[in-house]
Amino acid sequence: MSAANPFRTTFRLPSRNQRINWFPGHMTKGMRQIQQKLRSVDCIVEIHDARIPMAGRSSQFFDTITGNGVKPHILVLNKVDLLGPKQQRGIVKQLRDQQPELRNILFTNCKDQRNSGVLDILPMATKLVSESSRFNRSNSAEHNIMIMGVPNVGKSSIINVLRNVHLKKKSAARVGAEAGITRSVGERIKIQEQPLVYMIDTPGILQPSVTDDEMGLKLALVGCLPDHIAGEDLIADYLLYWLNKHRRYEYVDKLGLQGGPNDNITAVLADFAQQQGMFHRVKQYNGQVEVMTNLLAAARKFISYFRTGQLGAINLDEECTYQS
Ligand SMILES: Nc1nc2c(ncn2[C@@H]2O[C@H](COP(=O)(O)OP(=O)(O)OP(=O)(O)O)[C@@H](O)[C@H]2O)c(=O)[nH]1
Ligand SMILES: [Mg+2]
Repeated sequence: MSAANPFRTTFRLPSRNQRINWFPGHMTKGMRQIQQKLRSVDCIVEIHDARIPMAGRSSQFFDTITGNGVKPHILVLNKVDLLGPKQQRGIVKQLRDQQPELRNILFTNCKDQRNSGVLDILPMATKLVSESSRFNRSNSAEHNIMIMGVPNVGKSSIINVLRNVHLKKKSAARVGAEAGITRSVGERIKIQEQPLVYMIDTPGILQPSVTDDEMGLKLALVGCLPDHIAGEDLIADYLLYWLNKHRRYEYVDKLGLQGGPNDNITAVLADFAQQQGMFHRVKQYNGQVEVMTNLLAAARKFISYFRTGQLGAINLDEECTYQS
């Protein structure tokens, strides 16, 4: 604690042995399938969540899957509707300071394509492919673009948007609000006729072992892993810690807290649950049923406010320097 900011300055997991990791079997399979398809790929579009431009991205891990960066590469930071325009320039600088070779960066919003970079993806990819040495594919007129990234960042959504815009055809890739909707590398999907462009959707893949606790919690907070892996109570506590540490007190009004900012998650959730009338019946050891505030329901709603941008535009990595 400090006099200037009376709240926590570091976040610790409740148990020393706990790790926020998620690497189910379909990710191992997905990695293998990606590597098998790489020979027929002309450009790789890496999609990530704009609210965590650093967390969950490892250029070393990415290169292991994609064969050391020989293919043209675009980094797309999606869900920019939840980040806002002001922070974009700072993020580009932050990314390039960490990874100087990163040249092609776009910010996109699948929910409203008009004012975002979604429509720049194909022209940028086409240009990069035409300028690249295509090795075994130099005689092929068609372009294959592989979409990759961590789970739930909008990979399949971007394919659907581009197919709809360029071909006026309906969605071809399954989309969903939970992590792990796409579970294997599918057949290529046609996106454009002239030049002929296909996209290959892939399952979201995380690093097999995330050793940085805060990185794991940020991935959990934006929904890159199922909530039960970290647990909603822990995710909500991390969110509260982050907001207080960065003096982002919009949550106080949003949750209707009477006593102002507070760093105690149980007190915050209890107050919020009271305001919202979230109660449940709990059977006690003596058989009596007691009506109590429903802290889990309150935690879920608090997290959902963050995920839908109702706590303001937030870059969770604003002061981060992960080793890539
Ligand atoms: N707010 C917002 N939500 C988005 C955007 N793009 C996609 N989504 C939502 O994010 C969720 C995940 O989208 P998907 O396209 O299934 O993500 P994915 O990366 O293919 O996910 P996996 O297949 O599970 O790895 C869905 O609920 C989408 O509606 C965006 O630009 N803004
Ligand atoms: Mg998908």
